[in-house]
Order: sequence, then structure tokens, then C-alpha cells
Amino acid sequence: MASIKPRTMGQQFGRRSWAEPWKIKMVEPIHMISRGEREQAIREAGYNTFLLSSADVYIDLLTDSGTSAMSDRQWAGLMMGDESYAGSRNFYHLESAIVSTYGYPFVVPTHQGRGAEHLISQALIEPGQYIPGNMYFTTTRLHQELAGGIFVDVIIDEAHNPADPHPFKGNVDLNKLEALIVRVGADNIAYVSLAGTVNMGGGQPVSMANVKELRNLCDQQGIRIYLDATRMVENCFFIQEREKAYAGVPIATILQEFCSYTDGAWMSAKKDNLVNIGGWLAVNHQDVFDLACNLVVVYEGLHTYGGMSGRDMEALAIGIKEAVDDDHVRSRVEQVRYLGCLLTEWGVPMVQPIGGHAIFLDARTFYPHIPQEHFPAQTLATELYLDSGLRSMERGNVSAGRDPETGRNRYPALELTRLAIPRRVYTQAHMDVVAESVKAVYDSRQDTSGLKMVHEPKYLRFFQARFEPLV
Ligand code: P61
Repeated sequence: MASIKPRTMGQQFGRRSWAEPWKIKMVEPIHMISRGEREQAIREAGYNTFLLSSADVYIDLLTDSGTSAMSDRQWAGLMMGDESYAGSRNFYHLESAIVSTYGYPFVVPTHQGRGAEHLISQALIEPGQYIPGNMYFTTTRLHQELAGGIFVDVIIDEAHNPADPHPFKGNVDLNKLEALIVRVGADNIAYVSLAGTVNMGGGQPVSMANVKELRNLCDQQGIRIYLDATRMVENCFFIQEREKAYAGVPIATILQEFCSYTDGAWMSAKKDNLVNIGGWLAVNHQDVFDLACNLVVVYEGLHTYGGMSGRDMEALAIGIKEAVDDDHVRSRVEQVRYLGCLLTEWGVPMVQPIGGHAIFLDARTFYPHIPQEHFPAQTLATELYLDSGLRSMERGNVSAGRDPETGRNRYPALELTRLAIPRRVYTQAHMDVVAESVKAVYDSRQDTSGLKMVHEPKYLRFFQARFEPLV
């Protein structure tokens, strides 16, 4: 024992330690089932982590969506639900939280993010129009395509290279956008679809400088910008950290400024906003609001609940305020970074820089002997589960799906396995267990072969596809 020199986290990073700005008052037991049981569970799930039962999972990093721990304030808010069909007081609390935090005056509630994506796509896209965006997101692009639109990727090239250290890999390449405008004409562009941070790219941020330039270009061309604000708070942390003028500026102030360069936003409140279910659309223009507000009653529910119960809206209104607390955002992003730094130190290939909500393992480099048509990222998710009951998610060729025009598989440059960290849920010890499991799988990578797909659903196939081992 005498030779062991324990060191705190702060000491390892050459600074004073800090801790999460909360303490735990309720716990949910978790348990690791045996290796044999895990083999059976993943086989029965068709080697797709979405099809596992959560009772068979030990540490669940499938997603940071709807998996946050709510605060005692939010739980108390649930008891104050006004379940009136129309005009619930919780809606007005929610509306005022969104207006004061994000700055858009008109608010439409939805049951979750894709409900809002549906409304904005139906309201703004004419068949045949183009929607440039900083990398696709599965549900966002599908709703754009179902509305007759054509998504065009205008993110900077660096975003498609996992190893590139660019600090703002979510940035829009304005030359690509200008070239699209020249090619198709500004009138044929429905709007720019801007996400902060960029989920499929590794949780990478957009800089304030980039959104300002984008605003200028779009103003010259008469094009509107709509923001996927799902993880915008985390994006603001990176602005605070990496853009000199914003050092020390509160996250809440940075968020307001960023949103002011856009015309509206849609939100999966299940992420940044710290609730288990919910979403919203908020816009600056009355005409867009009128359209969305009419569509919401067709697809979601009345415009003062949009698919949420009164108590959900109360928890969300409180979550929005908690989400912009600087200490909260720092501990959230730094927990992700802690896991990422351990793996980086051990040489595990992953998207760099480490993003805001997840570690994205680079499955191509991890398994250079498994070609993309044998699903290296899906394979890696399977292996992690077998090793320790750790659940992750494929973000590569299965997620990218097929081109709707040609029906051919899209083979994205990024073939990633995502370890998404729920907010306020796991401790540093859980991160250590996760890191060691990834290392164990990395150390035995030579012994692994790929998968073949045996069932392929038409829409968003990654959720329900089934696989079998090649050997
Ligand atoms: C996720 F495998 N994300 O990351 P909804 N925009 C953005 C999201 O990240 C997002 C939505 C809109 C999820 C859940 C999920 O391919 C998948 O509230 C940037 O989920 O409807 C959701 O918001 C949609 C997992 C969604 C996926 C699609 O885990």
C-alpha cells in the first residue's frame, strides 16, 4: 500500500478539484447480469442495442435523451400540474421560460423534438426546395425529406475527419452555402438548418463568429436560419471556453446572443432542458407561428399543451432555467471530457476534440479489418455490451440509411459508436468502469469480426434493424 500515491482528479489535471453542483437523494439500483446472460440478451435483440431490455443493461449510455435526473424542484413542479385541456397555467410558465431564456417571442409546445421538426418542415418546405445544414441528423433530415425537401450538407470538411482537432467542427462552410445558392437560387432554399452542437459529428460546436457570418450572408440573400437548439447550452460552454471575447460571459448571455442571429428554433427538451419527455418550437415571425400553431392541433394536441401533460410542462419550465446554470453545464461537459481523456491517453481512436454530450469511438480505425458493409460501429456496440453490459449506439452506416432517390446505402465518412452520458445520472466511478470496458474491447479488437443485416425497416432503420454475426 505504501507505494500507492492516490491523486485527486484536480491534482491529475494540475488544478483544484471541483464537484457536481448537487447531491443525490434518491437512487435507482442497477445490476450487471452474467456474461452468458448478456450473450443471450444481445442475440435475442438481433445485435441491436435499441432492442435490448433495460433490465439487461448495466451502464446505459445509449442516449442522453430523456435520461436526465430531474431536480427536487422539478419533481415538486410535477405536483403542480394543471391538467386543463386548454390554457393550462403550466403552459404559460413554459412559454415565459422559453421567451426569457432563448429570446424567441412565439412558442408552440410539442411532445418531443421530432414533433417540432415535423411542424417546421411542413410549415416551411415546398416540395423540391433545398435545406442546407451543418451535417444531417436522422429525424431532422427525414422530416425534411417527407416534406419534399432535399437536405444538403454544408458543414466544414474538418467535421468529417474524426482526428481533426478544429475547435468548432460544427461550423457552416460559407463557401459551400454560397455555391449552393448560386447553383439553385436563394428562392429554392427553404431555410438554413443549423444545429448546435452537431450530434452526428461528435457533439461538435458552432462558433459565435460563424453564426454571425452566416447571418450576414443569409440577410444578403433573404434566407432564414432555424436552429436545432437541442444541445445549444453545451454549444455555449465551448464558445465560453474557446472564443476569447466570451471568456467569463455567463452561458445564459451567450445563449441569448447566439439565438438572436437565428429566426427560430426547435428543441428536443429531453436533452439540454433536463426532462424525460417534451419539446418545443419557438419563432420570431408571426406568419410562421400561425402556420405551426395550426398544424400542432392536427399532429400533437392543442397549442397550449402540444402532447405534453401540464406537469410535464412545469418540469420543463424549471429545467430550462436549471440548464443554463454555469456550474451545471461545466460539470456536465467536463464529465464527458473526463471519460474522453482517459480513452485518449490509452490510444483508443475517437472523434477529437471531445464533444459535449458523448464520446464517439471511431469504429473504422478501431476495427480496420472490418469493412463498412459489415458494420464496424454496430459490431463495436455489441462487443461493449458483451464485455460489461455497457449500452452504446451505432452512428455510422446503419444510421445513415439509404438515399431516397437511388435507394442505395449511404456510406458516411464517420463510422462511429456513441457513448452518450445522461445528465446528472452517473458518477466518476461509473465513468472509470466504462473506460476500462472500452479498453478491454480495444485490447481484444483483432479477434472481432463483423455483422450482416437480416432485417431492415423502411424508416430510421437503426432503431429496429436486426443483425447476425458473420461467423
Ligand atoms: C439521441 F438514434 N436525439 O441523440 P426527439 N435533434 C437532435 C437530436 O439529437 C434529437 C432530435 C432532434 C436522440 C434520440 C434519437 O437517430 C436517432 O426528442 C440534435 O428524440 O424526437 C434526438 O428529438 C429528435 C436517437 C433520435 C437516435 C434519433 O439519442
